[in-house]
Parts: sequence; structure tokens; C-alpha cells
Amino acid sequence: MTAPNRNTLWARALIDELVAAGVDAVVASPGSRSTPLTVAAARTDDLRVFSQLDERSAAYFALGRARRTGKVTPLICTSGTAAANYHPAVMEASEARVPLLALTADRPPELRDSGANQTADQEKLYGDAVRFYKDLPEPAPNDRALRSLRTTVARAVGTAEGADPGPVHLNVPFKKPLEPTRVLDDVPADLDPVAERGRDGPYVDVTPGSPEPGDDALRRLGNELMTTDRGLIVAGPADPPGLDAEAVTALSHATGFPILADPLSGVRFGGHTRVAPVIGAYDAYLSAEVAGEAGDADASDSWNDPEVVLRLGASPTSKRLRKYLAETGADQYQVDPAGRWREAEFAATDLVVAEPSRLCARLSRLVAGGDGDADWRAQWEDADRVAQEIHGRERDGDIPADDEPVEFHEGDALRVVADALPDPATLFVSNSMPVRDLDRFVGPTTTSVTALGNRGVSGIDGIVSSALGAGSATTDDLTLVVGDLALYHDTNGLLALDRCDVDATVVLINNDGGGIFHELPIESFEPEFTESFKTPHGIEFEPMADLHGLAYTRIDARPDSVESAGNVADDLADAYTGARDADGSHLIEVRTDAESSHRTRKRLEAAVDRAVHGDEAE
Ligand code: TPP
Repeated sequence: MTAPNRNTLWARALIDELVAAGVDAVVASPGSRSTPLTVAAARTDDLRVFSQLDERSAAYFALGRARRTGKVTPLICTSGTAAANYHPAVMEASEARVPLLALTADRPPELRDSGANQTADQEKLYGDAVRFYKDLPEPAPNDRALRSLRTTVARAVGTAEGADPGPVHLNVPFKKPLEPTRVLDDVPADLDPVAERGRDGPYVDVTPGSPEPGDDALRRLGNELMTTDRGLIVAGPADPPGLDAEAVTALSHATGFPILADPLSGVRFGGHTRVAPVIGAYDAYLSAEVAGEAGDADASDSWNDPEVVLRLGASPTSKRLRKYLAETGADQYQVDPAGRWREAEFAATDLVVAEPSRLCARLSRLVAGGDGDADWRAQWEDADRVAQEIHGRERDGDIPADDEPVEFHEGDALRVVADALPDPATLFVSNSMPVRDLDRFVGPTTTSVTALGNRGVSGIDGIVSSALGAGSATTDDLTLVVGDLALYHDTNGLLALDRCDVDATVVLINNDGGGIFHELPIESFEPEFTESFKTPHGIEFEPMADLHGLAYTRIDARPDSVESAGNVADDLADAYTGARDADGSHLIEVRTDAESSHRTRKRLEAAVDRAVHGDEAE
């Protein structure tokens, strides 16, 4: 089928190649220079076009979708600052290894550096944050140019989804006419942009190479695991498509080692927790001081440290876990599929270049029969149980009687929501306290929860869009737990509820500013703390819910305005289950007090420390 002009031909070939490479959706933002790409995408069967007005939100939406699927969702935008608005999501995608393809339209080369409108230097715009970059040639209506285009597009997708997944960038110049207007004698009649290639799939099939340790190296590692009683498997935040919980469980069974599972690892929640020793409350009872306690005559002699640690995924969310591991003196094997360093305490002793799930599967076959030390597992399971009982108010006797009762705090909001999640569920948590509260206060459950967050560079700027992007890729119910500053940053993202047809239950923890700053020493420096760090804003979120068509419920959980923690928890549970079971999207605003939540976390931390490690422990 002849294309009316070379731009149409070029864009059709490019989009067709994306579909051949397995792409099923693109996110396009309005603009003139990208017209050929947007029209080609819109006219392609089997390709969903999510239309997003704000490129920053668009990029985070694509990132969230790719995080959920492990597959690239390409982005299409016009020239100029539109492309720059992709940059935050590109940074996150680079650090968190999420496949992302930015297709930025551009003026033709002769108009660059000429003062032409909406024209800036887009060459290598994202620097080293992308795994693959090409400034495409100008559209040319001949076979060889089309073969070159298709090869480039297939390689870009293959690289984005490869062994070291991440963002890629194609800059795409077009000169007018940008619309599918017929230009006489432009495209030869027999030149077909979607001509048969004689086989299914992309023009170039990119087979990602995945490094594997050789048999000898594997045997050495297996031997160490098999001959060590006290070992740990630490599952950090996973890169898409995630860690295989079954493979990690198999290794835990083969070695007898407990699994310390980050909430974003894919191993904290799910059916495997029925049989696997998955540990989740470590953030409440580990610290640098706990390490080495066994050798300290003044401290409880019941706590033992690991001799060997297998570390999978990215660096754990829990700072206390990271500091603890750094002080243990254990042999620590950091496993990374790209051979890159992701352990900022520099305590790892070995870097194993391997795909982590496959490595666990191979190792579990090799070391089957090593059963670790039952007391060692019991130490972790007991500590976890104690912490969870204290968090659940089942051991209030551990909290000194002269203290006030334990008020409802922000961590309780995470517990209540997690308890009521549907099965299966996709749960997105914003940076700052929500992800930390999920980590500390929500233990392993058998519910199949896909918990996601933007922990690559931990921006609070695209949380709503990332969550809705993840929601667009699944039939799971989507729940987002977000702080008020993070929600404020990305209120534009809420437009996707309607435009991209995603439903969500948004639980807003509104402590009127950045509650996390109470955790830092800057807390005691006034007036700078309040004016420039905590930044109370007094924004009313109900009108925002109205604007975007979300049903709205408010729960007042500030200690000076509620009768008891029990009531708030019940009210929140009712509001959440009501929203979960109803159609459409909901905003549940939980008004909290950051300072009192901070004090409560500290009191609980001290109580858990006492109960697990004895009075002398820090
Ligand atoms: N700007 C961006 C784009 N990302 C960041 N991570 C920061 C600034 C620094 N920062 C980290 S947490 C935070 C800020 C400003 C406060 C977040 O507040 P909120 O979302 O309300 O969550 P809370 O701290 O109350 O849990």
C-alpha cells in the first residue's frame, strides 16, 4: 500500500516495527512535529494509544506500565521542551532498569541551530542515562533506508528489554508536510512500509545475552552455602520483570536460610510465604549496633549474625538492614545480571554476574540437602513475630506503662490498607514515608500483591502517573498510597484516570508537608525546618478529587482530634473496602500528624528493640 508521502511511509514502518517487536501500546502527547508518528500509531490495529497531555506525566505513565509488564511502552512527543519533560522518568528508568523508549520528533538538520521556532539541541538529550541513542536519518523513500530504520527500531527495543534493561532514545527528524497529505512523485508506487519479511517477529530479533557463572564458580559458591549454618538471602527491590519467588523459595529450602524480603522485591507477599521463611519486619529490630552483639558481654547473647549473605536485586529500602549487613563481617555475594555495583555500604565481598532468579534455581539444585541451622531460622522468625505483635498492639506490655497509649500513626494506615487488599492486588507506594512504613509495618502475607515504587532515584514527581501506568497494564485492582507533596507534584497525572481508562483507590497520607524531614536532625532547626523543609501548604484535596471525578472520603487521624486508634483503623478499613468494592476511582484522605507519627514510630522501635534484644541493646 503506497504511503501518501515519505513521512507517512517512515512513521508507518517505524510503528509497524514496534508492533513486530511486541509493543502493544504507546503513550503520545499532542504536538505538531510528531504528527507522522502519532497518526501512524493511531491508524495501527492492535496498538493502544494512550493520549497524555503532559509529557512528564506521560513518561512516568509509560514507566509504570513498563515496570508492571517488563515490556517497553514507547513515548511519542514533539520537539523542544516536550522532550526535556521525559527526563525525570528516563533517569528513574535508567537506575531502576525499566525499559523505556523515547521517540522525540525534531526539526530537520538544516533548521537546527538556526533560531527556528521550538528548536533546541535534542542530540543525546538524556546523556548517559540511555542504553542506546540514535538520531535517525531524515525519512527517505527507498528500501535500504527502510531496512536501516527497522533494524534501528528493533535494536532499540531489544536493548531496552535486554540483559541490562533501561531507557533508549530515538530522535526523529521530520520536515513538512507532517500530515498524511499526498505529495506527488514522492514515494514510489511499489514501496510498501509494511512489506512481508517472510517470517513473524521483528526485522532483527535481538537475543539478549545473559551472563551465567561457570560450573566451577557455581560449585564454589554452592559449597560455601552448603557448609555454612548461618546464612541469609536478602531480596532487594527487583528490576522488571521481577524476582521469581518460587526460585528464591527453592534456594531457601535447599540451604535452610531465611529470606529477608524487601516489600518491592516480589518475594515479601504471595502464596510461597506459606512455606518459605520470609522475614519482613527486620527494619524494626536491626541496626548497626545489633551486629556483633553476640560477642558483646554486656548485651543479650541470643542474637547471632550471618556468616554468609546472598544479596539479590537492588539495595534494600531499609537503611537499618543495610547498616546491619555492613557491620556483620559476613561474606556477602552481590548478584547482578549486568555486573554493576548496587551496594553503597561497600560491604559486599563478591560480585556475581548472573540473572538472580536463574542463579537461585541453579544453586538450589546444587546444594539440595544443606538444611542450615534451625535455631538460626528461629531467631529471625521469633524476632519478626515479636515485632509484628508489638506493631499490632498485641503486646502493649512491652511499651512502658508510664507512656501514653500508642496512637494511630501513619504506619497503621499502611497496615490497614495492606490487610484489606484484594487478591490479587497491585499496590504502588510513594517515596518518603509510605514505602518505609510498608517495609517496616507490613509483614509477609499470602495475598498476591505486586508492590511497586520508584526507588531508582526516588523522585516524588511522577508517582501518580507511574501508579496509573502500572494499573493500565493489569486487571488487578490498583491501590496507590501517596504522600501529600508527592500527590501535589503529579496532580496532572490524575487526568489519566479518565483519558486512559484506569481505576484506582488512592490513599493519601496528608500530613501537610514532608513528614520524612522529622526523621532528620534538621527537625530541630526552626524556622528553617518548617518554612523550607516540612513546607506545610494547607492544600485542600477534596476539590482536586472533584476535578478529576474521584469519590472522596476523609479520615481524620490526628491524635488531638480522634478518640482512639481503634476507631480510626476501623474507619479507614471501612472506607478502603467500600472504595475497593465500588466502581470508579476514589480518594481517601487520611489526615495525620507527621510529628506524632514520628514519635510513635520511635516508641515502637524502642519497644521492639527491648523485646527482641533485651534491655541493654541500643
Ligand atoms: N523533589 C523530588 C522531585 N523528589 C524528591 N525526592 C525530593 C524533592 C526530596 N523529598 C524527598 S521526600 C520529600 C521531599 C521533598 C517529602 C515528601 O513529602 P510527602 O510526599 O508528603 O511524604 P511524607 O514525607 O509526608 O511521607
